[in-house]
Formats: sequence, structure tokens, C-alpha cells
Amino acid sequence: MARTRSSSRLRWIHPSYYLRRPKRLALLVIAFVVVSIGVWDRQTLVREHKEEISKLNEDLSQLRHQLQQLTGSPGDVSENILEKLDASPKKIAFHDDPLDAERRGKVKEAMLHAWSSYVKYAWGQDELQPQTKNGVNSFGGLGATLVDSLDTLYIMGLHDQFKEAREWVANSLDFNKDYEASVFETTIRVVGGLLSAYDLSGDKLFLSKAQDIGNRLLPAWDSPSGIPYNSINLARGNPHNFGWTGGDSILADSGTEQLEFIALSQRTGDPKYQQKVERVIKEIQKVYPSDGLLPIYINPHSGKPSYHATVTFGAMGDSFYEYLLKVWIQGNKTEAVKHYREMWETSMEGLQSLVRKTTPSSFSYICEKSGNSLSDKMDELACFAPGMLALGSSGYGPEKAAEILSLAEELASTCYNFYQLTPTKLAGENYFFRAGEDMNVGTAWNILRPETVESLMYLWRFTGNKTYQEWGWNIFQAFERNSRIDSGYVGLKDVNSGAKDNKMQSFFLAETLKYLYLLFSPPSVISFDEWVFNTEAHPLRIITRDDGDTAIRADGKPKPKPPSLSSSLGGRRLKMMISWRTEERERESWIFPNLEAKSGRRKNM
Ligand code: DMJ
Repeated sequence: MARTRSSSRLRWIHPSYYLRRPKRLALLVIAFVVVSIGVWDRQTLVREHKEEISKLNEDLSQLRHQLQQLTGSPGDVSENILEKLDASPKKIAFHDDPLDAERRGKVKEAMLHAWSSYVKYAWGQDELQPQTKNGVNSFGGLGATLVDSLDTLYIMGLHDQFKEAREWVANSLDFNKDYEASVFETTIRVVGGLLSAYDLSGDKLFLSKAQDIGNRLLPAWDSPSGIPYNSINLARGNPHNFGWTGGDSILADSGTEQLEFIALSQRTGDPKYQQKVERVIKEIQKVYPSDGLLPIYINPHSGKPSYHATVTFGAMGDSFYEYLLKVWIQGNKTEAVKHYREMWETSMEGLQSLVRKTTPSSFSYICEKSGNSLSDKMDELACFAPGMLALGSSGYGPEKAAEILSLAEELASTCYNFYQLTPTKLAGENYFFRAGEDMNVGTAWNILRPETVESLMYLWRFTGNKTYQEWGWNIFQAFERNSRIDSGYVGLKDVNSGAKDNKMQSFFLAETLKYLYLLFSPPSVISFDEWVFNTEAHPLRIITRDDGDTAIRADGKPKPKPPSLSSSLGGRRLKMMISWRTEERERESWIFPNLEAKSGRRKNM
């Protein structure tokens, strides 16, 4: 009985129930269709909303991008009261106080004096000899000082001077020179200077000139190992190494072209430049020692280091390590450039193993190494290292980052002391450390080098500690007292006596004065988020790398469309044209950020 009742309750789920009742069947079909339409409609609505939202997001990010181009940078200085540096381990508030503005003005005036002297006595030549008031072509007649100065003029808002220099580049810069050029010096000064001028101004003239000289240098990489020969005839090719290296290539000369040549590929869409220089690092990676410390000579035929040679963060080693870090930054820290960071971190362990402290004052310094023995000597050139360490510190976890930053601060203090202990308050070329004596000047000349002020600029940005600005200001004043003469700036033959030499090095305008100017400017002026400086202080814009991200596909063929700068520079050019007309622009150029050797016989400068 119970079974009969339950089966009669469930009879409506049986098809025969509906076959006998056609009206109910019709109702059921209608109900099913209505519910299905409802569900489908809702899903379509949700999908459409999602599409709409993602389109709006795209529009928003495009608008943000355009806004960024118009204002110059995400952290525009129109809001410069509170500047934040994202790359910094801790957020730091920066104030542009009147003292900074006044000091920046003094540095700009120094640049104007250096530039006007060059224009007057050495126009178009490589370097000015201020004492004899003439020019000298120490780099083959490529207008080294002029090209090295382009971006400094631009950043400081010296636009008439920039335009005048641009005309010389357009009409007189000729690379077809029967001259044995240093691949390293020509790359960092000329290729780097031209690319930076292009990135800042958007003027294609600079890019085509950079490509011309890049093409002339390129055969230098045609060695059996891919490690470049360090010298090449600009008119005839024919690469070779300097006689005094015994046929070897120099470490720094071989590993300091990556930033410039990768940038050249990114901007021209031609992968050949990037391929050559990236292969060098892959080859070096094969022989990389476990402490990351490479001797200064490598054989271009075998690709093997000369293990008897010196290991140093000074002359002939220095910028190799600098570029490992900076290529990683230039490559947006992506998978494609991970090996650069890994190699750099290994080398920083090596650097730490070379650090010793003086007695009695406990200054930290970086030794040099030959075989297994350390020598207590440090070049002023190695004073770029505190800046490099500060820049690389944020890529570590918090504990290691603090340790590396603190080492950077210790080394910077040593470098500042290099200046403070001499009667002229200018540093000598290198220092020796003896027990009980702290440090003594070795080679006593000073050729207007930038490394210490470079590091001070990095440390000030990363710590917000104004002491670094004070130190930089003291160094600037020492240059003013000792090196400034009516016809330019000269180096000193001896930092003890103050005897002057007869050369205004092009890197004084490219680097020393630029870093000093930036030391007294808000960090959004050429911000570390957007720019990476080559070893000659030429800022190169960081652009997306998508090999991810090389311009080269795995099969070695070029990718169809390289990342383009031209569109992104449109707004900047417009802003530049407007701003050039304003007087305020002249006074406060910084508010438009983005518009805005070696031992023995020969040394890299
Ligand atoms: C510059 O040409 C570069 O900074 C290079 O890396 C080292 N030598 C000079 C400045 O001292």
C-alpha cells in the first residue's frame, strides 16, 4: 500500500505522465526555454561586463601612459614636495630646499663655464687643453667633449647650447676616420652620448649617428670566441688588440658595451648589435669563477681568462661588474636577463671577500688580487662601487640589502676621505693602505674624475642622508678652487702641490658635473625607475624587453616589431618645444624631468 502511494507521488517525473497530458508538456517546455534564456542572458551580461571592464582598464593604462609622457615621469616634480623613490628599500621623502636649488645653480654655472671654454678654444675637437687654449683630438676627432656633453646640456636646460651642438653633429660629425679607435671609449662616450641625446630629445639624427658608429665598431666582435678585440680602425675595420696586452682583450673593455648595443638594437629594431654583446656575457659565463672575480685579461681566441692577471674593481675591471647589474635593470629584471643578476651577485660575494679595514681609523677598502695574494691598494676608479652596491641592494632580501647598503656607505666614506686627506681636498688616482697609517696617496694626479660624486648621488637617493650632499658640495668646491681657470677646468698633476695639468677631460662635463647637478636635484630628475646610466653617465631610457624579451627570436631572426620609442617621445617633444620658450624653463630645467688603464703602459680613461 505504502509503495503504491509513493510511486503515485513520483509519477510526474515519468515521461508517460506528460505524454498523456499535452498541456502540461507544453508548459514544461515553455518553462525550460524561459529559464535557459534567463541563464544565457545573465552569462552574456557578465561576459560583456568583463570585456567592458578590461577595455576600460586598457584605456586607463593608455591614459596613464599618455599622462606620463606629458608630465615627464610618473613621479613628476610638479608634485616635488614629496618625492618617493620606488626602488628604494624604504620610502623616503625628498624636499627640494632652496639650498639645493642654489647649489644646483652653481653646478650649472660651472657647466656653462666648461662648455663655453670648449666652444671658444676647441670647438668640434675631442678635448680642450685649457692652459694652451687649444683643442686636441685624443679620440680620433669625433667631437668627444661635444657628444659627451649633449645630455648634460639638455638636462640642465642649456637649450641654446644643446641646439648649437646638435647642428655640429648634423653637419660636421664624421666617423669615416682612418683612426685606431678604442672600442670601449668610443662606445661609452660616443654611442652612449648619442643614444642618450636621442632618448631625451627624440631627435632621430642622434639615433642615425649612433647606428653609423655602431656599425663601424661591430666587426670588433668577430673573434673566434666572440670576445671583442678592443681596437678597430673606424674607416677600414680591421679589429685588433693593443700590443701591450700581449694579444689579450681587457675585461672592462670587453664587457662594457652591453647597455649601449642592446639599446641600439631596441631603438633600431636590428638585433645584430644586441646579439654580439650578449654573446660575450654567455661566453664569460662558461668560465665564470665561483667567487665571480675575473682577472683583467681574456684571450679572444680561446675565451679563457689569463688567471695570472690582476683582479680589481679599479682600472680595467670596474665597469664589467657595473654592467652586469645595469643590463639586468635595463632588461626590466626579467627572465631573459636573470643570468646577469646572478653573475653580479656572485661577484659581489667576491668583492666582499676583498674588503679590509684600515688601522687605526677602520676605513673599509677593496683590495686588488693577484693569484692568491691580496694587495692593499685601491684606485679612485673603484669608488664607483658604493653607487653600484646601493643600486643593486634593493634586488636582495631585506637583510642582505641592508648589509650591502651598509658596505656601500662604508666604502663611500673611504672614498670621500681620499679627497679630504690631501691639501687640495681633491683625491689622488690611487691609494695604498699600511697598518697604522690608514691610507696614503699613491699616484698623485687628479684628472677631474667622477666616481666618488657618482656614488654620493646614488647614496643620497637611496638613503635620503643629506651628508652625502654636503660631501659632494665640498668636492665641488675643491674643483672650483683648484681646477677652475679662466679658460676651462684642468686636472692636477699633483693633489699635494696643486700643480695643474693641461686637459679638460670630456667626462668632467659628461659625468662629474652631471652627477653633481643630480645630487642637488629631486630624484625624479632622471629617475632610477625610468633610466639607467651607462658608465659615462649617459642616461638610457629603460624600455620593455619582451623575449620575453630580446629583439631576437630564439631562431636568431629579428622579431617583427621592436619596442618603439618614437610614439612615446611625441608628448615629450611637444613639451620640450613649449618649455623652451619659457624663461622659467631656463631657471628650473629640472622640473621637466625626462624633457628634460691601466696600470703600466696604457690606461682606460
Ligand atoms: C669614464 O670614462 C668612465 O666612467 C669609465 O667607466 C672610467 N673612466 C672614466 C672616468 O673616470
